[in-house]
Amino acid sequence: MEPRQIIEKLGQLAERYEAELGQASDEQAIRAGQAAYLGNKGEVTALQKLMKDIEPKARKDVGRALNQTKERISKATDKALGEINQRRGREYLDRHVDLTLPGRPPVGVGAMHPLSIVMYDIVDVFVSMGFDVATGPEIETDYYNFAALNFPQDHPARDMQDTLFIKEGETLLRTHTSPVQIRTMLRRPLPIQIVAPGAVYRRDDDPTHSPMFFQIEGLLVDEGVSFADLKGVLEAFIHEVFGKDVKLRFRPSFFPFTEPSAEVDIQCIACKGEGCRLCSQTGWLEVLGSGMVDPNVLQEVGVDSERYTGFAFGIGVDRIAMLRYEGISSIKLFYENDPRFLSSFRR
Ligand code: 2U9
Repeated sequence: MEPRQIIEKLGQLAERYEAELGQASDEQAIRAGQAAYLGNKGEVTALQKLMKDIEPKARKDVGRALNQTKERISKATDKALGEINQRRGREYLDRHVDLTLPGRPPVGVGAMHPLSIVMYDIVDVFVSMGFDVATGPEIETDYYNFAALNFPQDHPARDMQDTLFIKEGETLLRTHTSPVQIRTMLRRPLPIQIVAPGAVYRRDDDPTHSPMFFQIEGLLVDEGVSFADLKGVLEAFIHEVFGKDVKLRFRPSFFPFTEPSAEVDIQCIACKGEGCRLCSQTGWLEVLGSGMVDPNVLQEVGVDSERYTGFAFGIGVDRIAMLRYEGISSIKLFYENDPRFLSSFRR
């Protein structure tokens, strides 16, 4: 074959290869096509083998044409393989990835603790009725926790069995948030209208009691405050938390720091008063304790109990949380902080 013919033929081969590539549908077909041109028995290789018989003068031109042809074929092959790869990627996405699905939630974002949710909600209700929020130390003295609150010296709550003492008879972990109200009355002018939320401690540890738990207590002291005010405020609170239709009752009770005292029950939210397991067949659920502040307590902090009267109440936060989130088997779940439990609550 003449050098000119070889060069011409090489050009045709490159063109034909490029045209054929358009038909190749997968990588295997492309590789086979490439081998048919550049492989040991390929058509370009066959022409290359003629090089040794070409007159030296023309060898350079044929050599250049050979290289150009091989380069064209390689470039066209790479381009075709790249396109197939891209198509395969798109097909994979179409088959395995649903881009319309919502994204995964970001990892590690915390949620509010269920007891905090309930605590804030309760505090909000009282704040909306004009109560201030007051706080105080969790380590207290016997005076603020017991003596100032009209607990007799031999009251069972003062027993080592019930109270976590730091130094017996002197310092202790507060058993209620009432010392906050005592401290507030000693510090602030009247009238006083506060809620005191916080952690309290008792020597208790069983499925229904945790040694640390949360309370919200309230205190309102002014001239002319009566039991009717107590009823009005607590009724408004219960209707806000449990719904406008829920029935409630005030049941006589006793606390050293209030006289008269009353516990407040709501009609069972599970059976509507019929009697069920939740309400131990009584039809009623105890939700809080309350009463008119004992005149002894007012006198102790220098408030004239002839002129001023007040009411107080105490709410166990986990009790309200158990009623709000039905189906919680043990109060312990609130304190174990298992993320699987905690993440099931949203404010
Ligand atoms: C002052 C005067 C009076 C606070 C009160 C209760 C009734 C009460 C319990 C509810 C469930 C504690 O968490 S619980 O176990 N509390 O029943 N607390 S009246 O009375 C006060 C507080 C401070 C100066």
